[in-house]
Amino acid sequence: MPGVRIFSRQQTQQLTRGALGAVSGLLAAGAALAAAELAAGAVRPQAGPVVAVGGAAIDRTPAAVKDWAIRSFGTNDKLVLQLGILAVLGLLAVALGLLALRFRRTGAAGVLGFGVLGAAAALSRPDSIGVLDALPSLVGALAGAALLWLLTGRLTPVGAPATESASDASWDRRGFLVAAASAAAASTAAGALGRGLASSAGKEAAASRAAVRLPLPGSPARPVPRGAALRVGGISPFVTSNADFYRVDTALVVPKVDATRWRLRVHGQGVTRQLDLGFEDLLRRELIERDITLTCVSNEVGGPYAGNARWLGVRLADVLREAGVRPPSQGGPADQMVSRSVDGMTIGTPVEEVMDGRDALLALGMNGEPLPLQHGFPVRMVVPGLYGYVSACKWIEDIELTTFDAYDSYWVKRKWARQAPIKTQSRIDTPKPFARPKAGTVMVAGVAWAQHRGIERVEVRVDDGPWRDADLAAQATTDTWRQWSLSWEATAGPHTLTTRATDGTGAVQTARRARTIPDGASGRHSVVITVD
Ligand SMILES: Nc1nc2c(c(=O)[nH]1)N[C@H]1C(S)=C(S)[C@@H](COP(=O)(O)O)O[C@H]1N2
Ligand SMILES: [Mo]
Repeated sequence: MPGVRIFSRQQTQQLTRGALGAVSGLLAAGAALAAAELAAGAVRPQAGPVVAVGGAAIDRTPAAVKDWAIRSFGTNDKLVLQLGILAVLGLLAVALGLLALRFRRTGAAGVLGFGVLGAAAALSRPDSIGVLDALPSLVGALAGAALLWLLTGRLTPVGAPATESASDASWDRRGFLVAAASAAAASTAAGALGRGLASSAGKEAAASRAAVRLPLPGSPARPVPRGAALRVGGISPFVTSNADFYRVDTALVVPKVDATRWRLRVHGQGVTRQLDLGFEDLLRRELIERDITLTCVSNEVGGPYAGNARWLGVRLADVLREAGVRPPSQGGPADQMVSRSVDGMTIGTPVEEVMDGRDALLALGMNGEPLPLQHGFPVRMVVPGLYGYVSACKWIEDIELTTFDAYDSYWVKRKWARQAPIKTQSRIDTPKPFARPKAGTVMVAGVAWAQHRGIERVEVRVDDGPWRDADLAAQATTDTWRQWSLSWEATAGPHTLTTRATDGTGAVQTARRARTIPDGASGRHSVVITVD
């Protein structure tokens, strides 16, 4: 249809110019990110702008939103956040590119402005080491601003400001293409180089992990009794493999700690002898090995954030005692120990519980391996009976004895409870929601946990029928979850299966529904199915 013209020649020119302006903005943003990534790779990977802005956003996310993100995106929450940041950045880049077509200086200044924001975000992170953290964002912003200035300069008609009559040929088409292509190539190279540098920093951590030879425990775990693991399809295995173990933390980049350089300081109120321990010091102590089920406070009723592993480590209470610490019940002045990780997380744990005889650990092994990097290599805490956010500090490097009155840890500042013992829960693993089993014998099975109190009984109810006792697998220890199953003669039609547990103190799991905030979800897990 040669005769049909949707746009006039002039409109086409304006559209092209607009599109090229947008492209300039995107290229400038790409150059900024790449230069920042390179600078971050050279100095500090966690100070890269996307990670810094993402981290700062996590720090400022209200508890309800954080919980929603974990619920909706699960372990992909961090990926979703970073993609979101990149999408917003892309839109802003297009806007700045268009702006720069008319106001070149303002557009370039806008890029610098975002650099300052990135730098501020990096400086605000709890693990910031100061001015160095501002560098990547500032370097990136300079590169981005310079490129935007240069590219939009090529798009501006030579000589005079843009006029309606400016002809196609009046801007430097060739100059623009050459500059744009070189910038794209340089950005790709810089970005790749930055990533390479960052990952070589991670290699030392991985190498030090590969070199770890875990000694045999002086105090091995009690053998898991025969009968602790039921043979029922679809039930959570008694031991959760490291690969399947849930991960919940605020770290956009997994901290890479070289075990040979790792130190742990113990200090604060009531400490008569400050400790400064290295990884080898821990390996030389008596190691104990224990099966302990870890649970996240953000786990919904029936949710996936619980896992059971065999941990190897030193008794935390012994370390504290060596430092002169006494629990409050023996007159010690500190009722809270604040553990701090290399990435600035702070976790406040009651000293009384840590020293009451339970197997609170500084763990360095998980299911027969050194801790995986994402689970806290080289050393983390594990305290039976307390939710992870008040006990399970990964990548730990500092323990400070203080009081709950004097200091609020990371999540407590964000309105979560100071004290958070794990609530008794029972979860139906099989059948799955909306399953359609055949009428006849159906195995209903799952796991129940009430760490450090133990599970005494699990019951299942079909619709509004009577509670029926499930068969319990053997209890390994009171610190682990316990499998259960019930063989049910299923009749055709829709059914609701509900479960409840009774813990070792005789307390029955409450039916009262509570949200995860502030101290853990409660209520009973139900699954709706249709029997064919
Ligand atoms: N350094 C650090 N340690 C941390 C966290 C964190 O964000 N940073 N999250 C805690 C929370 S909320 C939980 S539930 C456990 C989860 O441990 P996992 O990821 O090994 O399962 O780690 C705890 N330790
Ligand atoms: Mo958690």
